[in-house]
Order: sequence, then structure tokens, then C-alpha cells
Amino acid sequence: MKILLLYANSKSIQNNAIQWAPPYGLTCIASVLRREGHEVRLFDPSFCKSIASRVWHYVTDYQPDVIGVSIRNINSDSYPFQSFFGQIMDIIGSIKKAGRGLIVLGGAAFTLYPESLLKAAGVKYGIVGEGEKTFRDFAAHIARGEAPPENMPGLAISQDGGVRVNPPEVLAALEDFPAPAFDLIDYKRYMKKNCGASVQTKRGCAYECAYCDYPTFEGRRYRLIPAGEVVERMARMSAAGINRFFFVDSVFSFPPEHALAVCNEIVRRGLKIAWSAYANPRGASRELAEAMKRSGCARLDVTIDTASEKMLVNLRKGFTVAEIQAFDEIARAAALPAFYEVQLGGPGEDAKTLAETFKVLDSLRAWTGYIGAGFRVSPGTSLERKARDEGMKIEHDPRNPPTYFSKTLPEDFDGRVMEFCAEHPRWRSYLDDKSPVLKAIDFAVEKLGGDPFDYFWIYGRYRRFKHRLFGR
Ligand code: B12
Ligand code: SF4
Repeated sequence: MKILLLYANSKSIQNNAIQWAPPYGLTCIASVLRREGHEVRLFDPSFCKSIASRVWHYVTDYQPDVIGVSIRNINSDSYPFQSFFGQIMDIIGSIKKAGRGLIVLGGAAFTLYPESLLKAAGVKYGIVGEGEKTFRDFAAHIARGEAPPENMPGLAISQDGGVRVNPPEVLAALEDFPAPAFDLIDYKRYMKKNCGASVQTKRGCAYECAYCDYPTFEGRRYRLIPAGEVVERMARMSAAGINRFFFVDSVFSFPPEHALAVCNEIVRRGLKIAWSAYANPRGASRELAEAMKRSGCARLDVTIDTASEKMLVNLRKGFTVAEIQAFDEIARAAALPAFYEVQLGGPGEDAKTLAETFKVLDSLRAWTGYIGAGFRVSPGTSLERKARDEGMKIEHDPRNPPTYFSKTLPEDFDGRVMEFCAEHPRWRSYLDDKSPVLKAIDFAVEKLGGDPFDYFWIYGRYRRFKHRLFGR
């Protein structure tokens, strides 16, 4: 059977995000479908200017039997909020216009909002959660000319004016599935956009941060891919000229033994690569930090969210201020480029907790850091329950998802963030995102092939100068 896998991510979505992201999830599904004997093509319109007509032409030319559409992100997920809903609906509209192939929606954003997306797109089928097994079984039914069984785990189906969504099945062992089909992505082009090729060492996160929906996609149990297999995949990609990677694990550094095994294997195999990943201060050790550095860590996104003891408890982060400080010491000694991500405004945030956080941030030796504000309220999180208890009206509409801000935030909240950043040129915040000066610097750095965060200090010094001259 001919299957087209289409990434619903436009150039404008890519450009408006913090970084570019390739259709990695589709390559995981593609290798399974290929193994089943299907003819598979992947269309990634991320680099196209007029997407609607390109999509129409692609579908019309290829004449697929089934079209799997990957809806990875539907909104910016952070404040100031941006919705990608309209652009994604346009892409689906173009597929429908071509009038060929049974459409199936999937992907992380689809998993969060299956009802509203199926309804808005006017599509019958979708698949929530991990796609490898469910899409394989779905395709087998269609190839035999049968409708998929209505109770298939993970299937979302429009029926009787509503949408039925079956709970997904979490894959038991990741090793049972073949390596992602990396040949289907033009990773060299992504590297020019400062984006690393996606690679995964496990799925799952055992933490229970109050706002986080990652366990919705991957579950809470760690399912590890053996370090040897992870690095073998990287070695094959490296041999094909791909030397920059992003570990897309929810948290790469946990469990620490697995991260250490992966780093040591990269060093043992002598791969000359650079990589980035999300990390957690918990479980940090000198041994792991040094192994990370030796294996090519170019940036470690450490999602601390806050540096106030009270807020760490309220956000259920599972680590303490002392652990953040210990991590910072270790990272500094190993010369690891730590990028701290902070998110202010959670439950109980007030003038005192802000001051506590800024005081600790001031002492960290971050390579650079980002301060965001507000928390998107995701379905099924403990933040959702808290927000409802506080009387917030929650409707999970991807066009306008609810955002939580503590009611006890000081009136000049933005001003306090601005004051801190003005005196800390390494720190960027949501207030800088729209600055034309910063945009110009980022654009120039990217054109020269550099990482904009490496050069953020230029803008940071300009901002300090401006602040000292003109104040807020
Ligand atoms: C790593 C990551 C990043 C990295 C990616 C780096 C890289 N080189 O790949 C970076 C930091 C760049 C990033 C950026 C952003 N991200 Co991000 N990211 C993730 C993360 C943690 C993992 C993504 C991943 O690769 N997973 C592994 C693969 C295998 O899973 P997958 O893609 O979901 O695919 C599986 C299923 O979804 C399904 N599937 C996928 N497609 C299809 C299609 C069909 C037809 C079917 C049936 C199934 C199916 O099967 C796949 C295999 O099991 C997820 C959260 C998470 N834990 O999933 C957020 C996540 C995807 N990101 C999210 C967001 C919002 C963003 C940004 C918009 C943030 C911003 N403000 O800029 C940008 C957008 C980037 C872009 N240009 O498009 C959201 C999306 C939800 C939403 N609100 O719309 C998520 C879910 C996190 C969240 N907060 O909930 N991200
Ligand atoms: S924020 Fe990070 S550590 Fe916390 S639950 Fe989500 S993925 Fe896990």
C-alpha cells in the first residue's frame, strides 16, 4: 500500500519557534511501515514557501492510499501565546482538496486535543499517543479493505456527531521497533538552521511536575534504548555527514546511569559530534558532567523553572535549591554550557518568591538562560486541578489554551523581570522576544552559521546600556 507521511509544520511555524524541529516522530513510524512492506514517502514542507500548493501537488502526484499527518505543535505553549491552528488547518485543507488518500491525524499536539482537531479538520480518523504499533495495525486493516476496529487502542474516530478516543497503548519495549528512518529527513538542511538531528535514548519521565504533559505522550515508566543501540544509530547518521544531534528525551540526564552509558559509548566509538539535550539538576555528578563534555555536549537545557524553595515544592519539581546550586558547581567545573530555563508565575508566586529566585539566579554561572512567564494548563495535570480549585474556567481549546498566572504576582511583575535582566546580560526573557534589535542579531548569527544563544550577550549589553540610559 502507498502511504504518505506528511509533517504539518510550515516554514513560518518553524521560524516562530525557539528552534527548528524535524519530523522525527514520522521517521519512527516510517521504519515500522517499511518493515511491513508498505511503500512509504515522507513530505516535510518546513522549507517550502507556498505550502498549500506544494502539498496539493505532492498528494496529486503520489496518489497515496493513506496519508498520515503529524501535528507536532499547535501552539507556542508559552507566553506571549501564538496559535498555529489556522496554518495547520490550511495544510489539511490542501490534502483534502487533492481528494486522494484516507487521512489519519497523529502527533503530540493531536494527542493533547484529538476531539477539537478531528472536528475542525473534518477528518474521520486519528491516533493518539505513540504511533508505531497503532498505525501499523491501522494500515494493515486498510490494506485488507477493512475498517479498523472501533475499540483499537489509541484510535480516535469521529462518529455520531462526536469523537470517540480510545486510551492509547504504551509500547512495552522500544527495542522491538526498528531504528527511525533518518534517510527520510534532510537533516543537513536542518543543521543549517542550527537544529540538531533528533535521537532518543528512552521514553518516559517519572517526575510529576505540576504543569507537565510529557507523561501523557510517553508515560511515567522509563523505557530505555540500550546505549550501544543509541550510539550505533548516531554512528550511522554521523557516517552520512550528520554531526549535530538533539536528544529528544523528556530529560536526557535521568536516570543518570543511562545518560552516562550513552556518553561513554559516544567517547568509546570516537564520534566527533556535538549534541544538546534537556537535563535536570537531580542526579548530577562530576563523572556524568565530564562524560557529557567529552562526548560533545554543546548545550544543556536545564529546566529548573524557579530557584525559590517554596515554588520548587508548589511546582512539584522534585529537587531543591541546594541541588540546583550543586549542579551549577559541577557544570562550571566541567565547563558544560548550561542553559537554565525558568518559568515564573506558578501557583503561589509572589514578590518574595521572585526575589528568592532572582537572588539564586544571580549566583549561578549559567552560560545563558531564559525566563518565561505563565503556565499553559494542560489536560490531566495537577495544575489543571489547582486552577479549577482557584475558580479558573478551563476549556481545552488549542486556539486559546488557558494560561495560569498566580493571583499573588506583584503588579510590576514585568518590571521586576526587566530589572533583573537589565543587570544580567546573559539572561533573556519573554520581554525580549519581540525586540527588532535581538531579531536582527539572531538573524545575522544564523546566517553566519552560529548559535544565537552564543551571541546573546551582545544584545544583553545593548539592553543594559539602554536601561541605564533611559530606565524602564
Ligand atoms: C525535544 C522537543 C523539542 C526540541 C526538538 C529538537 C529536535 N531536534 O527534535 C525543541 C527544543 C527544538 C522543541 C521546540 C518546540 N517545541 Co517541543 N518538544 C520536544 C519533546 C520533549 C520531544 C519531541 C520528540 O521528538 N519526541 C519523540 C518522538 C518519537 O515523539 P513524537 O514526535 O511525539 O512522535 C510520536 C507520536 O506523537 C506519534 N506521531 C507523531 N506523528 C504522527 C503522525 C501520525 C499520522 C500518527 C498516527 C502518529 C504520529 O508517533 C510518534 C512515535 O511514537 C516534546 C514533548 C514530548 N515529551 O513528547 C515537546 C513538544 C512536542 N514541543 C512542544 C512545543 C510547543 C514546542 C515549540 C512550539 C516551543 C516554542 N514555543 O517554540 C517548539 C516548536 C519547534 C518547531 N520548530 O516546530 C509541545 C507541542 C504541543 C503544543 N502545545 O502544541 C510538546 C508536546 C511539549 C509540550 N509542552 O506539551 N521541542
Ligand atoms: S517538566 Fe521535565 S522532569 Fe518534570 S515531569 Fe515534565 S518532563 Fe518530567
